[in-house]
Amino acid sequence: MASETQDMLARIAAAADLPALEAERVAALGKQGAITQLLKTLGAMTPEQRQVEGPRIHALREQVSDAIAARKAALEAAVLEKRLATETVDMTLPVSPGPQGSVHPVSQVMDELAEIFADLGFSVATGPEIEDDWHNFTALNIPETHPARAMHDTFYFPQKGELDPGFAEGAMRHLLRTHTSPVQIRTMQARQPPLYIIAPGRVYRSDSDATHTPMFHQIEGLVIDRGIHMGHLKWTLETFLKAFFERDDIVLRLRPSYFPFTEPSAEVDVGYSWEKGRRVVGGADGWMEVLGSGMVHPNVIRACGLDPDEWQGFAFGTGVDRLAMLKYGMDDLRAFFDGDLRWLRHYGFSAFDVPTLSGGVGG
Ligand code: 2NL
Repeated sequence: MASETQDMLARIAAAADLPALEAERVAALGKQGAITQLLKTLGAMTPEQRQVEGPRIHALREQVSDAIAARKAALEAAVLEKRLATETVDMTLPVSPGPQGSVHPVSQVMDELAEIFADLGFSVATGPEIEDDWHNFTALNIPETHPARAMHDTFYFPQKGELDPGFAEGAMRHLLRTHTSPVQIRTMQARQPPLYIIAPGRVYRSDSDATHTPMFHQIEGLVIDRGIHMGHLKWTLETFLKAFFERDDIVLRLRPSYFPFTEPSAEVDVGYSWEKGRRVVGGADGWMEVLGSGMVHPNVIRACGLDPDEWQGFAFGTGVDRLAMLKYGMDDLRAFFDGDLRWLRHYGFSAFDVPTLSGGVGG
């Protein structure tokens, strides 16, 4: 009996895992278990025998169940220990990898422009990229036969008989807008002056080489108010360019020019100087063209249902891609549209940067 007990206790102590220990428990304390069988023998004993055997068998049961409980605790502790060892957490790692993308220079410049013009009291206007002839050309004083229509290398949608059998009879010819001017036309029709708006967005022209892409970004500005003259135009552009290039030594030169939608029209050059072999905006070693502008043509004001004797205005337009290249020193326009991640990482901006320029216009 003593050696059987020793064996039982040894097997319990050696149980390799919880299922093995459970098998030992059933073998000792289960319905058919060795200790259970022993307890059953008490019934057939004489009171004297039972007085001796009873405490002995109960003590034995106690000893075995204590041994099982001790082994169980040890095995469970080992299991937990192993889990903790494999499930380590490095508390020094960042919570998440953080944002992977960056803001495209065109988006960054558009945000900067919206910010600068907001300081000057301009709001952002938007409109459709698919336009009709009237809003893109006719309302802008560009008649059907005007060479400017050909000049713009317009992408036209197919008309009846050309590719599109479903084209509605008498429908107006649709096109991809060649400039953001139709946005201003629509705004003048929809809202009462005074108007101080900028219209940034995508424009399309069938032109593609080292300095032209068939889609590019333009921003136009429009003011319609009473008593507006060229002095307001020049001050606005000078203030804008100083804020955008973050320099006070910006010099402007207005050259007489021609646009059908403005009269008089002026091309705006900005002075540049050389810094470390690079042309930078500021100073006046030479001139480069940055904007087109002028006083809104009376025919345009009239086409939008306003009286040109009461309302005057100025307008200007420029390429956002070109402004970005000038400000951030990029030399190939095509890189803007390649989607090369290395280029984006090099020139991209953090999504957490605030587009506000150091001082803003008001600061
Ligand atoms: C350029 C020149 C310009 C305008 C755009 C405009 C708009 C309306 C009425 C009159 Cl609704 N003018 N826009 C005026 C002058 C020049 O853009 O070189 N753009 C890239």
